[in-house]
Amino acid sequence: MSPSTEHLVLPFFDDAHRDIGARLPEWVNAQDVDERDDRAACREWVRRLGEGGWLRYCVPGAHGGALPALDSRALVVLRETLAFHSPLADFAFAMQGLGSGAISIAGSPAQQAAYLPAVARGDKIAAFALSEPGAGSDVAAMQLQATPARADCVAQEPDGAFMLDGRKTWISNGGMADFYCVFAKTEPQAGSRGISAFIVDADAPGLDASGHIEVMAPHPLAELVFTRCRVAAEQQLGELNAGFKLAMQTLDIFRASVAGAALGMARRALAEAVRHAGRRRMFGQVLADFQLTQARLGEMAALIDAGALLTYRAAWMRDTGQGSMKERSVAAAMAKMVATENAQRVIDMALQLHGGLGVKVGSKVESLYRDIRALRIYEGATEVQQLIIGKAVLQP
Ligand code: COS
Repeated sequence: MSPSTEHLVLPFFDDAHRDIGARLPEWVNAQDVDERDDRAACREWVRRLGEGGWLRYCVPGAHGGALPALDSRALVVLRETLAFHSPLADFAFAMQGLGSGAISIAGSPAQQAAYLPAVARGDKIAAFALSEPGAGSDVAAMQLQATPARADCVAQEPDGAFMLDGRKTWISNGGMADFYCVFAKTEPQAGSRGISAFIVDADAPGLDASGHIEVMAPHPLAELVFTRCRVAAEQQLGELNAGFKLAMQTLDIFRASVAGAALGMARRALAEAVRHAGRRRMFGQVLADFQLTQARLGEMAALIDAGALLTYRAAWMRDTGQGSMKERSVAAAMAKMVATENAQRVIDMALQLHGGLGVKVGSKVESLYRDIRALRIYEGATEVQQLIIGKAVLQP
């Protein structure tokens, strides 16, 4: 089953995106990855996506990327297509981008050269470590402490090194990543203006990523515990105390792509529903002959298109610099909120159309029903998107 790429004629897209649309569906359809073990499957997807050249869209051109800069529309098209086929393939792809995004935006030339080409080849697995047990939506409340190593009584320490102490949670690729972009408090009293970012290699002494977290749609997720984990000055990412904005800028790029993933899952659910409705016989006709079914399929298609247009607009605004920074953030928030919420409804409707088969473990709509749920929460829950949009409505 292949997704339609008809929407790529829309003026939001250009030839680079149509080229992805022309090549990716065939490539991904030819992949058959055993996904029973989510960690092994993710490693395998990263390897294949790297070999196929698709991870090159996760980094800028100067560091092995396919396009000059990170391109939101390319990320959306890729995630939509991958998620249609396999939400785990989409996850493996997306995490390479999100996990290295802060390095693409604010890394020093040496950091970019050390990490980004390896991410693009699939040789290094990336992770983004922002959330904490007491700081999910409220990022500025984070507790992970970065203390200057010298102040920590290590007299021989060179200036600029830090010690990390505390924990992160819900970290995708946790335990299997090669490095983490970690956000920590460097000025505990300064709120969002006291957060800095660091690149922490997975083998750093004092980092324990063994606490796996099991979720309803399996994917690699872990808790990270930092105990006097030393990060050298060269591993500081971006300016001191500018980490909050860096995290927000990274999320701004990837929020529209979460919407893209939701679209892929919703389009797959609609395709499954259409196929089932054309085959399932009852009361002397097929399901698709009933007006009730037609109305439901029509509603599903419109819900998908509403999310799609907001998503493509947000990605286009970001890529082409339309509007102010705030307007672009709001557009990304609207896209993420509407596309993920609508996808949940569409998948639920598709499941209902399947009747008992919809809840049978192993059916595609059953797994999509579990896969979609987290997208309404991660990278900014629906309520956070409402907050971002609402604040902007009150203070345009
Ligand atoms: N880009 C650049 N700067 C941004 C920004 C963005 N998208 N959003 C906010 N900022 C800046 C603000 O301009 C403000 O700057 P000043 O200190 O110079 O005034 C600063 O960051 C703080 O902004 P704000 O006051 O809006 O921060 P809040 O603490 O109120 O938090 C929300 C705002 C809730 C929107 C933010 O914490 C958020 O996005 N939370 C969700 C986090 C998330 O997605 N978690 C999932 C992790 S990955 S799975």
